[in-house]
Amino acid sequence: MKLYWSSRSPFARKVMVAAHELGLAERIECVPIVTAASDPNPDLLAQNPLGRLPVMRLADGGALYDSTVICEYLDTLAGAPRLFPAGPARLTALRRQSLGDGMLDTLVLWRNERLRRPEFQSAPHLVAYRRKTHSALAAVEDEIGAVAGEPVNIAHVVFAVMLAYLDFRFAEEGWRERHPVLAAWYAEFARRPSMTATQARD
Ligand SMILES: N[C@@H](CCC(=O)N[C@@H](CS)C(=O)NCC(=O)O)C(=O)O
Repeated sequence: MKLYWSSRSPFARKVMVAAHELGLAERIECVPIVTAASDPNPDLLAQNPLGRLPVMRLADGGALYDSTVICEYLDTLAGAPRLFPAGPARLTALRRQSLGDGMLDTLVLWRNERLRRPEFQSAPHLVAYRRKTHSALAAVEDEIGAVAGEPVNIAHVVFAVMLAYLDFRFAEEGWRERHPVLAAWYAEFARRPSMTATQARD
């Protein structure tokens, strides 16, 4: 399997953390590719019409996107479902995945806005992205006690990757002071081999 990937992309990292947790990482070749919301890469558009990372190319030539679909696919290769539990727990895991993914969407938009020349930046958007981030972080902190009591699933993966991305791109936001329970959970999860093997870098 080939994963079109970037060392800076939190969604690509989510797939690789999931792969490590499932013991599948060695079956995946990471193919670096560069893209930007303002400058789509034609090679990536040919794999995913949305022009976004990550994309997984399968041995039969098919392509899977986005990270949610790729993670579900990997879970089917691991024997019994592990990251996406069956039964009533599934909807809870999917909702938590949406919470973490949605936060990442907001953080990526926030970063893109901050990268614009100051005269083109929208102050209301910058304020809104911070408000949404704070509101979603509070929701993640409310959930983390329950998540910590479960076997590792997609919620652990996406929450850890989202917090790592906050550290990577928004270190000055100081989320740990406002969310000490979440910080304690993350300090432990970040030591897992799936996290240490997939650290983001520019
Ligand atoms: N929902 C998608 C989000 C993927 C995404 O936003 N990827 C970013 C990189 S972190 C990207 O490729 N951005 C380029 C663009 O939006 O054109 C997923 O879960 O994979």
